[in-house]
Amino acid sequence: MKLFSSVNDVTDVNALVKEALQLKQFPYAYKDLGENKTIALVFLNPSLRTRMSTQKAALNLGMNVMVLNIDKEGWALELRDGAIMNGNTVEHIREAAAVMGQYADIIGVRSFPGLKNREEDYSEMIFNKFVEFCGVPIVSLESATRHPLQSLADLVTIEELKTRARPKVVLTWAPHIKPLPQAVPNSFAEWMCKADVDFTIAHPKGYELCSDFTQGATITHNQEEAIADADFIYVKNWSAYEPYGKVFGGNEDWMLTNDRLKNTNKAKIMHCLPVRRNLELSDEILDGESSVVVHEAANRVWAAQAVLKRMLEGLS
Ligand code: SN0
Repeated sequence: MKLFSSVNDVTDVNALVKEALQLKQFPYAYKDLGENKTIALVFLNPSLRTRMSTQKAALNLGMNVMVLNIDKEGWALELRDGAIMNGNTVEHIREAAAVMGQYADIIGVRSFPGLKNREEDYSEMIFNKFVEFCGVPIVSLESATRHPLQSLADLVTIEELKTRARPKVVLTWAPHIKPLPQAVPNSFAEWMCKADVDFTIAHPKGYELCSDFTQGATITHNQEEAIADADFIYVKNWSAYEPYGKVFGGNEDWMLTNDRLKNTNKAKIMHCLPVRRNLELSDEILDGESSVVVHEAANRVWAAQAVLKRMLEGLS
């Protein structure tokens, strides 16, 4: 595997999930695979789980790890081709990515969307420039439109905790105070649409996701109906796709409470984290029996390790 940026980069999703669960059982089975190989994790935005779980995954495979918080510690990057760099940017992504490719065998990149220009974000301008110029295999640590390591860990979690062969999985919008990317819900939706689950998306009017990611999903504006008989409820806020990056206010009543879970199939509550308590999700849910958010975060290691293992196996 040379690129992990979406579910479309994986030919056998089920096998990858199984591989992750194998690694969970035997974390050090491939501890020599990454000997003398280096991964560089490059962050243009904040991170807790992605940084630590990918680092841990690489260490379990015997790799060396370098982390660069390029937004804070690097030179200000120029992204536009042909720019006259007489302003604040110091280094062009062409040189920066090419140089990183000289130091690392695999590169991970986190690049959030600006949420201003939809075409630019949805063309994955920044992530694709890293792919173009670094010359080594590259893994997305959340790009403008997707968060595939998160979605793989989510599917691993569902596979592990499901109590029936084809579980009902619901992605529900939750309230927030600021516009957030569509990357996590887009990605979760495209992975669920390829998995053996019954998948529903619930959100208030106006928060329709780009339909490229939701083919095969049932979509509704009624949260109560959506979560009836659900086995898993994935909670996440996102801003509108149209008008792009906007939030409309209101909809505070979309925050789940224990009372609302009564009609579910003892639903397990998922969230990618970080979660704002009592805005996106109530204390009673996060501190109660139904929450699996920490378990889900723990599975980030095995998802990342399965992907890095495949990348290492593809290196000459
Ligand atoms: C990011 C997002 O894509 O929604 C990362 C999730 C893994 N989340 C945030 O930016 C949360 C920011 C906040 O202020 O709550």
